[in-house]
Amino acid sequence: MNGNSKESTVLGVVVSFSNRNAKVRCSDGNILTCSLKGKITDSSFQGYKSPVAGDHVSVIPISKQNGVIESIFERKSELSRYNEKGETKQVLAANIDLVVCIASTRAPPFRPRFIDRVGVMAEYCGLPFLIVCNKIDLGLDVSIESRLAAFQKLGYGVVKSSVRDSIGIDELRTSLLGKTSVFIGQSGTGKSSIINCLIPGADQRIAEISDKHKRGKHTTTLSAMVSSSNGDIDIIDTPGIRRLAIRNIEPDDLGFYFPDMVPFLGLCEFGASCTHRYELHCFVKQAVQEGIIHHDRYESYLRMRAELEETRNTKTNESRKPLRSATYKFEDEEW
Ligand SMILES: Nc1nc2c(ncn2[C@@H]2O[C@H](COP(=O)(O)OP(=O)(O)OP(=O)(O)O)[C@@H](O)[C@H]2O)c(=O)[nH]1
Ligand SMILES: [Mg+2]
Ligand SMILES: [Zn+2]
Repeated sequence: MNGNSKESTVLGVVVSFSNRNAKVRCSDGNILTCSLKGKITDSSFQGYKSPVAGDHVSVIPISKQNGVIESIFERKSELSRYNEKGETKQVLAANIDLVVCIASTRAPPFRPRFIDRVGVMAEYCGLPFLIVCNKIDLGLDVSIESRLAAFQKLGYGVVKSSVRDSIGIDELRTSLLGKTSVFIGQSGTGKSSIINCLIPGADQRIAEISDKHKRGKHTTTLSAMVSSSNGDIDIIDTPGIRRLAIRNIEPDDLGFYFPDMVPFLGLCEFGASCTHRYELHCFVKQAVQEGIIHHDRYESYLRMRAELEETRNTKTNESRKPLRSATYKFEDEEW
C-alpha cells in the first residue's frame, strides 16, 4: 500500500470519525474503515486536525473493508461549537447546506434561547436555518407558538412535528431534499427518532428520556451522516448539546447575527458602538418596545453579549476559573 499511484485513489464522504478511524462512503457506494495517511498536520489535510462527518476525502483502498485517507478537500462550510471543557473549537459537521435545530415542546422543555444560539451559529457560518419543533403531540402552548412565529417572521423555516403521530415529517423531508443538513439540539428532543422516520433503515439509536430529570440521556455520542438510499437526503446526526457557548464573535458584531436587529444597526445615536443596552436614542431598543423585535430575542442578545464580553475580558487570564464563573452565571437561565 502506498499513496503514489493516483489511479488507486477513490473519492468519498466521511460518514463518521472517531479514534483516528473514519468511516468513508466511497463513490462506488462501498463503506470503508479508514485510517489517516501520515501526520494529520500534513499539507494534504488542508490544516484540518481531523476529518469530520461530511468531509470530502480521497481514499486509497487497501482491502474490501479498509482504506487510508490520503487527503481532505477544502470545506465549503463547517459548523463548529466551542467546547467549554476542552476550551477548543469542535467541528460538528462539514460541507453542509442547512442547519436544522431540533427542539421539543416538552420532555425536554422548549428552550428558545438554545434555538437563538444555534441561529447565531448558522448566521455566523452563512448557512440557512430551519427550526423543527418536535413532540407537538405533547402540546403546543401560546408562548411556544409566539416564539415560533417570531422565527418564521425572520425568514427561518419552521416545522412543527410529531414522530409519534407522524406529523410534519413529509414537510420536513421536502425541506431537506437535495441537501446535506446537520441536526443539532439538546439531548432527547428527537433528532435520531426523526432521522429514523425520514430515512427507512437508518437505525439510529434512540432512548427514553430520563424519568427523574426529564432530560435526554445523550444517546447519540458521535456525529454521523445518514443518507437515503437514493442519495437525495444526507443528514448529519449529532450528539445532544446541553449548553451552547458562543465564542469568537466580537461583542459589537453580535447584532449582525440577529437578522431582526440588522435593519437597525448603525442607526442608533452612538452608531456602531451602541451596545443596545442602556443608550438613549437606540433604534434597537425602540424596535423592542414597539414589538418589532421580539422582547425575548432581545433578552437572548443581551445574555449572549454579556457572555461574550465576560469571556473576552477573562481570556488573558490563563486560569480556567473565570471562564467557569461566566458559565455558572448563566446556569439559572431557562435552558
Ligand atoms: N411523545 C413523543 N416522543 C418522541 C417524539 N420524538 C421522539 N420521541 C421520544 O423522545 C426520546 C428521545 O428521542 P431520541 O431520538 O433518542 O432523541 P435525540 O435528540 O436523538 O437524543 P440524543 O441522541 O441524546 O441527543 C425517545 O424516547 C423517543 O421515542 C415525538 O414526536 N413525540
Ligand atoms: Mg440521538
Ligand atoms: Zn442601539
